[in-house]
Formats: sequence, C-alpha cells, structure tokens
Amino acid sequence: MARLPILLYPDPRLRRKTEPVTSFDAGLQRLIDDMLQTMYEVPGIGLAAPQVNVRLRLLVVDVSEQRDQPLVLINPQLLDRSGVEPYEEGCLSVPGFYEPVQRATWIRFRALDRNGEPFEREAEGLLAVCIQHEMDHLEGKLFVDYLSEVKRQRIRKKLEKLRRRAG
Ligand code: QAP
Ligand code: CO
Repeated sequence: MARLPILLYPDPRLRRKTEPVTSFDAGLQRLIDDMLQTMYEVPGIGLAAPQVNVRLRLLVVDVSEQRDQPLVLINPQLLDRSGVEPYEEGCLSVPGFYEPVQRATWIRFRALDRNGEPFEREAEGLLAVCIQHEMDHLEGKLFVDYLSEVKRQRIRKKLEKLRRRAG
C-alpha cells in the first residue's frame, strides 16, 4: 500500500469531471487500499478519488473513533435526504481551514462496494455530512464553494502562498 499525494485547493484538477467505475480489477483494489491508507495516515475522515488525481466516481470514508469502519462508495447516488443543519467542515485538499456548511442531516444512498455489489444504506450526523462532502468532490465541487466570496478568496490566497513557499 502507498500513501498518495493529495491535490490542494485551488488546483484546477479538483474541478474535473469524473467517470463511473466499470472495472473492479486489481488496479481498482490497489487504488482503494491506497486511498484508505492515505486517509488514515493524514489522518482524515473522508477522501474522494479526484483529490488523489484520479477521475473516477469513488470515495472512502471512516468517521468511527476506532478508525476501523472503512466505507467504500463506488458510483454513489443520493436517493433521499432530510433535515438541514450547519456543520463545521474541513477538507484534506484545504488543510488548516474549517467553516460551517449547511447539509442534510440524514441521507439514504445507493452505491457499489469494492467488489461491484450494489448496496443501499442510510446515514445521519457526521457520516451523512461526510458522504455528501465527498460526493461533491465527484462533481468537482468543494466545501469552500458554499462560503462567501470573501472567505473563499482569503483561503485561496493563504494556500497559494503556502504552496509557493513549499515550492
Ligand atoms: C470531509 O475531511 C469532512 O484541515 C473530510 O489540516 C470534514 O478528512 C466532512 C483534515 C469534516 C465533514 C466534516 C483537514 C486533515 C481532514 C485539515 C477531512 C487538516 C488535516 C479533513
Ligand atoms: Co474534501
């Protein structure tokens, strides 16, 4: 397994369209394991394929305290949602910044697991928020898009400065 480099906002590759996964081969299994390892090592609670420069509809999450409940969602679809509340969100591609975003507090979704088997599930609280955040990545959307122009620019400028300093 390998830790993958994560693209940082405002990298334009975070905005690209993603394609459905059609092949559940060894390459995909390796990508999933690498994404899980990357998420656990940082550590984070969710990671979507575009963040590691892969244009596929694939994401991993684990919001458990023991870090032992990995969830792999492939070609996910939102079936239903309810309730709206602000939740303080961060993002592995926007390190160091946390801002409240309004999301549904309960969702029902459908996805394929890592073997290509379809499943349906409900989620609430942090898990529901995290899945919606990661599904946004598949559309090239970031949590900073929900913030005011002023806040977004401030975050962008600070991260650009950091990146220049890091080379
Ligand atoms: C998305 O984000 C999320 O700034 C997943 O310096 C986050 O795992 C959804 C992270 C919160 C809902 C609530 C962020 C790690 C991890 C940072 C993450 C950082 C190091 C973010
Ligand atoms: Co994110």
